[in-house]
Amino acid sequence: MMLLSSYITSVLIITVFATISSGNIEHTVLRGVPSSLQSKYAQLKSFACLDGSSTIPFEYVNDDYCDCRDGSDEPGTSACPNGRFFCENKGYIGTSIPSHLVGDGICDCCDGSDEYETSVVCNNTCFELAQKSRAEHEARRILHEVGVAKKKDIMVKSIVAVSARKARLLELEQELQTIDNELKEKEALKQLAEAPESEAKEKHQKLWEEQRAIREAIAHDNQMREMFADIDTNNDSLVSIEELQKHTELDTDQENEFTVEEVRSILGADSVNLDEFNVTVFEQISNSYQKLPQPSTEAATHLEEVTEKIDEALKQEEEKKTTTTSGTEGYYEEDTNHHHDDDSDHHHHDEDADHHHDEDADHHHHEETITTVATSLDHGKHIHDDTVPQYDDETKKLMEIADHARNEYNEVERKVHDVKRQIEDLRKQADVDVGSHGEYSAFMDQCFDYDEREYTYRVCMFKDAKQISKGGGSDVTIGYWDAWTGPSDNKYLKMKYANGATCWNGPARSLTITFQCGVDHKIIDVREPTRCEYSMLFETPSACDEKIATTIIHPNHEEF
Ligand code: MAN
Repeated sequence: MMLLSSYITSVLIITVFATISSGNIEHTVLRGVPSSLQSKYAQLKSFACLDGSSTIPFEYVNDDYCDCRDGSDEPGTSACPNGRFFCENKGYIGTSIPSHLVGDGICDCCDGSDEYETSVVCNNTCFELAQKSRAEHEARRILHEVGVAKKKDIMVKSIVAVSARKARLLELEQELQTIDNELKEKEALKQLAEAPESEAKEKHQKLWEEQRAIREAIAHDNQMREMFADIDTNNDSLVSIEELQKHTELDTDQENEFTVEEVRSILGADSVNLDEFNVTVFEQISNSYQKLPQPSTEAATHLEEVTEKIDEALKQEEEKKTTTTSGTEGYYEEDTNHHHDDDSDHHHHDEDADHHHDEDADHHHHEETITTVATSLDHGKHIHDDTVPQYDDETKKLMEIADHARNEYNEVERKVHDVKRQIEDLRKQADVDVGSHGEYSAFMDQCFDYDEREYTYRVCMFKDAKQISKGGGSDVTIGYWDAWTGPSDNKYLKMKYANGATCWNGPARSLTITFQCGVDHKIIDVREPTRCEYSMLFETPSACDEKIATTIIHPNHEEF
């Protein structure tokens, strides 16, 4: 009995732990069972289905009849539709295939173990596959090794750059303090220089305005006197109704006669003297008034005499005003010059204009009488001449001093701005996350282009990304620097540029860059998998992995 049972056991062991010699294929484990589950199949009396649904006699395992619901009793046959067959693939990587592929006449396992019971002869390709895989792994490892060397270089440079930046920042902050103080000093000096300057300029302006007012008043007076003399044809120093009545242009009602009553209502009396004319009549008629045709020679001589008298009176008045305004010589002299220049133009243009001739005659007359004082009688010109005369030498000197102080202040202010901008730039740079060890610091201020059929894509690291149409038209911003968005265990695998130009009827454009190890920094692909959401594949040494670079797979590595 003992002998029989030990015989049966031996037969079972031989059946289950078949050592197959089919080609070079050799099984040392229970057929179709991965080594991790071998212990579950070690009992020789009974087998518990792996899902725990039932327990069956051990001889039912791999008996080509499906007993367990999960198919776990038939790991080495195709009996269970949901079963998995484990190819041991010795020398390579063990794989699990659906058990219905077992014995189907096609070699699915590289060791051919799935076809153990068919006549198909499977070549064992596990060795070849292992070799290929090892070569691939080695190529990858070398890539990472070269990349890591470059990455380390970048990291070292980053450390140097960070400390240089810190030192520069300190230097700039100190410089800012110094030039800020300098700026305060320059500002005080500027204010000191500007106060007398603006005082002198104001004085100049005031003086100019006063003079203009005087000129205007004199011009007004002159005009009034000329008009009075012109109307007073009998030279009795009175303007009578009869005299004014000749000026029919003053008749507001041109259809009818210019009646005595109408004239009286203008004069307010039967006749008016110069003062009354000035107060009540002049303003009323000055707009419509026109000179009568040339007076007789006698009258003209008389008019000249009267004008001379008036001129003399005006000259005295003007001189009086000039002496009461101290330091104004410059103004008048300049003004007189100005006047001369204007006059020469005047003559030139008015040569053949008769009605201007009289005015010109007046002009000459006044120039002769008044030489050192800007003549008010040249009213037509001065009233409308609003050009402020040149500043006097003292004011000019003050302006020069103030200009100098302003220039000095501006120069220091420019320096302050420049230093502040540099500080700001450096602080912004320091705020950029360039990797946990500065491995992405080489990207700082760098842009990269990628050409495809329709567009050039340009990414300026930590700034923005653009889509530049090759057919012309304006660039489209597809995102502004947003954040690193890789998974929590590899944050620096991806970066995102968000809030780009909004798509018509769609989202704001955005770009995600995925980094992979490469010897150089370069974009290798850009796509738009979803409308207006772009994805870029970017090779860079910064993404190379030291672990991969140092993991050498030996031919006998257990993985294979
Ligand atoms: C442009 C480009 C495309 C984008 C469409 C959306 O043509 O920016 O990439 O898909 O606009 O309208």
